[in-house]
Amino acid sequence: MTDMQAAVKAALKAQAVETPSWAYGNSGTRFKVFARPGVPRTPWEKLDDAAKVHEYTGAAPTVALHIPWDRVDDYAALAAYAEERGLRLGTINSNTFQDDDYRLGSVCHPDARVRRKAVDHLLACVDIMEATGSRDLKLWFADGTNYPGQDDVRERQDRLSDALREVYDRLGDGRRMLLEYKFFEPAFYTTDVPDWGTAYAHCLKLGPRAQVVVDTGHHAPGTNIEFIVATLLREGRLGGFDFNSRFYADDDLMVGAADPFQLFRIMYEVVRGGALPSDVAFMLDQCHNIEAKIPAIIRSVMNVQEATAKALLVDREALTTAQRAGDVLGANAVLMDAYNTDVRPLLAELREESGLDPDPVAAYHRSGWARKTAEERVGGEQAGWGA
Ligand code: LRH
Ligand code: MN
Ligand code: MN
Repeated sequence: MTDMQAAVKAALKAQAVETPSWAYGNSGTRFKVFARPGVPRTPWEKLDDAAKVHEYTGAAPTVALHIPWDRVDDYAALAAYAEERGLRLGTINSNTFQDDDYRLGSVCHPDARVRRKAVDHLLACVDIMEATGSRDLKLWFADGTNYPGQDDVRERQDRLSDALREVYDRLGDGRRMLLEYKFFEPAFYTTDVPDWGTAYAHCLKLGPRAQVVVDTGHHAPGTNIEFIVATLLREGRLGGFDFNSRFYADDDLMVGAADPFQLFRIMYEVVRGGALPSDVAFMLDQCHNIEAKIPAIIRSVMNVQEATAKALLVDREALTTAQRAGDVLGANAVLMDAYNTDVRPLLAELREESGLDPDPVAAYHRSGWARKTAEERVGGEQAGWGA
């Protein structure tokens, strides 16, 4: 094994991908949710499924919760349950978008009563973090307006700023606030946190523990996401990723499915930025509407690993030499050589060295978990996107 291969393997072994609790439940479009047999009915059962993903990949040790979708009476008990299954509870995601009160927004709403309600929810999430031992609070706001003149867009920024300040000041020691942006949807005219610049400006004012989250599905088509990643890393403000892929808008498809080359370019900037390993959270934010959920999540984790392996294989020395010499084609060829490397044998070898099956999807299918859960999880209501 060359030094390079050993270094690549060590970096890959250390990489962890956080899976989202909501990806294990049923989801769909606004037209139809297709129920699948065996889908979890509770946050506890979601953790049982997440444990399978970790068992076969060895790379998905934490699970993000969404509150109140994953509401339980005792979060410390949920954390203990996760630990018994070799998992930890990860990022706490707030939800200020599924209540009638939020028709005109949450923390940016024109009515102070609604803003108070939204901030109280965020503070409740801060308390949950203490019970679960979660490091990160992830905030995404559906706030915005649909029509010119509907509200004062500048004043909405002031309201947002006040809310973020109150929550930031309540974070426990070592906790972080991750602010996620999205260019449109559900609002169609203005969105209150539409882009990385707005998120970054708020984070900068708040302090070093406020960081930006890049959801790969939250940009206008053609946006150069890897440039945003490079910039945020350079500024020390990249908190993490919500990985998924898209063909049109916020499609929430499996990461690496629509554009594996983009994922590679992003991961190259992560490697180049010295962020592997680092505090950057590598999370999935996906919904599996028509495909089986657990194998899709396993596949997603593998796609992140493949893109990372290729990024790690870039011959940085040769690249720098070509870049400094102004060798446009040579530099591009160095990057493409790494991208075009088949890293599947390397990853299979790595898994075997870690005592895992080299083919996690096949191993999962052989396990009989899908049949077992379809038989056992009867009665009650399946968890869905939003419950
Ligand atoms: C918003 C978003 C955000 C939510 C999740 C369910 O589109 O990406 O991260 O919490 O979807
Ligand atoms: Mn997201
Ligand atoms: Mn999204």
